[in-house]
Amino acid sequence: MSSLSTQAIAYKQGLRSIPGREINLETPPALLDAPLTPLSRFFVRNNGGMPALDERAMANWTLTIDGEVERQVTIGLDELKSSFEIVDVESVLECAGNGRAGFSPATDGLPWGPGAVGCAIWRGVRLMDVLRQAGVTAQAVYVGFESPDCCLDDSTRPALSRGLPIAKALSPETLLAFAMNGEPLALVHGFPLRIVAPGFPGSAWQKWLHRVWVRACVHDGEKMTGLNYRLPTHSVSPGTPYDADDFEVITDLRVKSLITSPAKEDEVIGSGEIAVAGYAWSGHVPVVQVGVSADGGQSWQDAHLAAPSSRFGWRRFEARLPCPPQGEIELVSRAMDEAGNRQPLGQAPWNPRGYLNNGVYRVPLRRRR
Ligand SMILES: Nc1nc2c(c(=O)[nH]1)N[C@H]1C(S)=C(S)[C@@H](COP(=O)(O)O)O[C@H]1N2
Ligand SMILES: [Mo]
Repeated sequence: MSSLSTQAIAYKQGLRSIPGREINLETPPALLDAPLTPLSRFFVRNNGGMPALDERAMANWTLTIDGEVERQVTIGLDELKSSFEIVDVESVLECAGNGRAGFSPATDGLPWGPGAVGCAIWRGVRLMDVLRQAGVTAQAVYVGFESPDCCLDDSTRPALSRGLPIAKALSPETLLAFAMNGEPLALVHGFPLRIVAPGFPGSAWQKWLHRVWVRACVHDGEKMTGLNYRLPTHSVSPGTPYDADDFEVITDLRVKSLITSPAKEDEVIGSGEIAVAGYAWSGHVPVVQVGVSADGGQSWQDAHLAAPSSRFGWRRFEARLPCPPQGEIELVSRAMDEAGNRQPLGQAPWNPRGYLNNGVYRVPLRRRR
């Protein structure tokens, strides 16, 4: 790892590093037991190398909005901050591949456990306001994002160039963010500017942004085409052929929950009650209920669900469950959204790239004897 990369993650604590050339760090569930995920614990997903945005490179950094616009806009960070209203949006950021390791049979892609997720307060300006200044034409259907990070195996290719449908780009919650939890955006999280696209998977949250290309067609940048960040429109069984034309870009996170306390294999007294807590979230359809079980899903109780602190943040759930008198103790949490979608008790629908595994999370406990 280069010294820049080592420095850039020196303050990260207790995260699991996923082997590979890129820096990818996962948060163990116990470290997510807080309403906002501290920077030191926030997961990291890099599809390529990090750009060296030191002071010298920053002096030349600008953001350009071009393509299907009436006036091209090129703007520096200070001007961006002083020209547009600054807003805070609390939102979960979750990688589409979060939980991929739970798919059987295994799929291509990084083997994330349950911790490629976090919740933060993002500060920035609305992408909508900047697009309005540029004047989006009637032909615009999509925005494409560009950044200087490149693929480690082939430095002529960008690491990632994804985008958003124009309606989401013009939605008030979609930000060009420069701060996270009250601190300037860290280099690994996209300094100086990143996209915040609440409800969309992390892949749409482009880091190190320097160009927003307004397009008259669906953006076709790096990792936008093929099966990348796409799900089949009808079910695909492992090992059977499929048609790539039957896949659609993921535009919404699924309803999901994670028990953050206790942790897997913790010891309990084996009588009395077990205090369970965690967080539940979803994409554009709000979470309304979380059921919890201490016997692996045979009996259920509704958890107390804290009021949402914001539309795209996560909701804390808490419950006290009677300890099963005998047999295995296995905690399970299962969230439901307003449309009645519930987390699958088994695995989520299998798909070739292993996206959006929102199957319930199980926490086996040991009995103290
Ligand atoms: N430029 C750029 N932006 C990027 C990526 C990347 O590799 N390069 N990875 C994306 C993916 S897949 C995810 S899940 C999120 C992760 O954000 P984080 O590293 O701040 O947690 O960043 C997104 N933005
Ligand atoms: Mo991701």
